[in-house]
Amino acid sequence: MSRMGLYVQSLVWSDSLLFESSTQLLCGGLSEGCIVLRSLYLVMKRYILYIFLLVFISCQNESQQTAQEASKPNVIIIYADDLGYGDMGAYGGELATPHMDFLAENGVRFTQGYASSATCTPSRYALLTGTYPWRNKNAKILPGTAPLLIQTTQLTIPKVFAAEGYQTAIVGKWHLGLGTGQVDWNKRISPGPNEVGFQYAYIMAATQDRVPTVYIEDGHVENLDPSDPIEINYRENFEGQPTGKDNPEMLKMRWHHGHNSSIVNGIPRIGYMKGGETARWVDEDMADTFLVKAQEYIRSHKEDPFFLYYALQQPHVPRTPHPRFVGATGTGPRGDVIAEADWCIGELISTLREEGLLENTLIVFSSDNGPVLNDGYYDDAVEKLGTHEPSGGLRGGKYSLFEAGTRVPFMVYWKDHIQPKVSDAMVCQMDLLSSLASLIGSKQSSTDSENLLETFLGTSDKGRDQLVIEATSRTAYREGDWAMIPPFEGPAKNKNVNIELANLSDYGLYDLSSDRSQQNNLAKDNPEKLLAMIAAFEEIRGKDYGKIEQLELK
Ligand code: NG6
Ligand code: CA
Repeated sequence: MSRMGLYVQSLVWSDSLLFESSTQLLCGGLSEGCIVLRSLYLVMKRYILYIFLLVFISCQNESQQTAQEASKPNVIIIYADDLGYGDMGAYGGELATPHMDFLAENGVRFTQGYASSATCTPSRYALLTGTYPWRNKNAKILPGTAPLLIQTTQLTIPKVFAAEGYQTAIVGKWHLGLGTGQVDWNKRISPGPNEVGFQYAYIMAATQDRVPTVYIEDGHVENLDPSDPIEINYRENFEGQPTGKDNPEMLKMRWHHGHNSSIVNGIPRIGYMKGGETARWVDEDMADTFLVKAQEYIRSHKEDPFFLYYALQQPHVPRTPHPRFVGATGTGPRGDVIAEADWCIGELISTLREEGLLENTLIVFSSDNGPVLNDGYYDDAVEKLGTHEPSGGLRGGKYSLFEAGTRVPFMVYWKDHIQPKVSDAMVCQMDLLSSLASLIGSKQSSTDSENLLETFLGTSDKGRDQLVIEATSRTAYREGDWAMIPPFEGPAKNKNVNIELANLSDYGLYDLSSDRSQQNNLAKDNPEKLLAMIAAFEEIRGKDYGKIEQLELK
């Protein structure tokens, strides 16, 4: 019997002995009152025993539960879309982001946290599979009609969790392809997130600026009217359907480059869509829609451990804050949707707190790639920026091999389990697969994903030694304080988005410890270091990194 059990037993015994002797003493003989008192005592004795037993069992359950909670905490990955290194207050940004900052200031905040890539699809692929995206030639920005990029046999984070008895869910942006080629949006769409480990999925297929502009729940388009079927085409328009290009009078947001195909909700998109009127989303409600789904999931799955991938759509274009947030920051829609995303995070944290789950939930927050201002719409992102610096002083931005492309906000929060700290360890989102596996007692891992659990929990300062980063199929190398960028053809700057891409005519070598904004190319001054970096890079990447298809941002 456990120590607790013995204690309870002895309490029962000592209590009843005391009661017995005191009643005898008081009554002295067998008076009637005494018989009543004695039978009352016998009944009570039994109840007291039951109560103690119940208390004992519930204590035992509670301690078992606490032990289980510590080894099987809930895990939530909150993943922003295009949030830059400098976009949060905690990273020096001028925008107020109190809830993101709460996670950063009470958790481990990484100063060298990386997405694998400077665009969305490859970063999400690396995050979920723990595999470098350049190992999969299709891991590029995908159209809304692309087939599923992850093999259904491939290891993924949700599969790791599911194998350990977790419930798993994604709410938000997917952008990893759906189906096997020709998707019929009017039937169950498969394979998709449900087939790669997510037991529940409430997603948008690709991006907010791409068709189909509908929510998909476990493979079914939500609110679809079968008499108005959805058709999607990325090459040509459907007869008689208005476009951003031909019908500017129908637009509430003007396109700057690309984004001039089908019009949905007054916003011109990438790709053509017909039908599905009742199923089309209202962009301004998207943040609330995803938030409510995430909250509902948490509330209805709180009894057993869960893994939730909450993939926010902000601040990717089109930036459509709910009217509650319009004008909230004075920096135009980009700032306003960051404020909106921040509020969503606050609401999610409140839900966890209300449900008593905050101490038992590890939260990771990061972004899929660096910042961009004008990404194809006239939305005042440039004009109203003021002195806020989305890249936090790093060079480049989204699409770039310079640091701002892949170095992003990255923090891990776990109430009462993680001591607040700032960590300079180099970590990549790709490392979450092996690290989170280790957290929940799984031995699963992948070749490219390092188990950095202690670093993520803040008990170690050791990060990865090296990392290959990727931007629109081009790859570069980070090791220690150094960044090496091979030469690539193409424009130095993407003029539409006004971002330096890091297409250098010769090798670039930067010492980030003294030159974090990559202004001094040391390749010529330090040829030995350059050669060592190239050799180490080629060891991982192979030698064919120069052969790339140019990405065209129309
Ligand atoms: C580009 C889009 C850009 C954005 C990006 C994907 C044009 C001109 N530009 O092709 O607006 O949608 O793809 O962004 O179409 S990501 O964050 O999902 O990678
Ligand atoms: Ca993105």
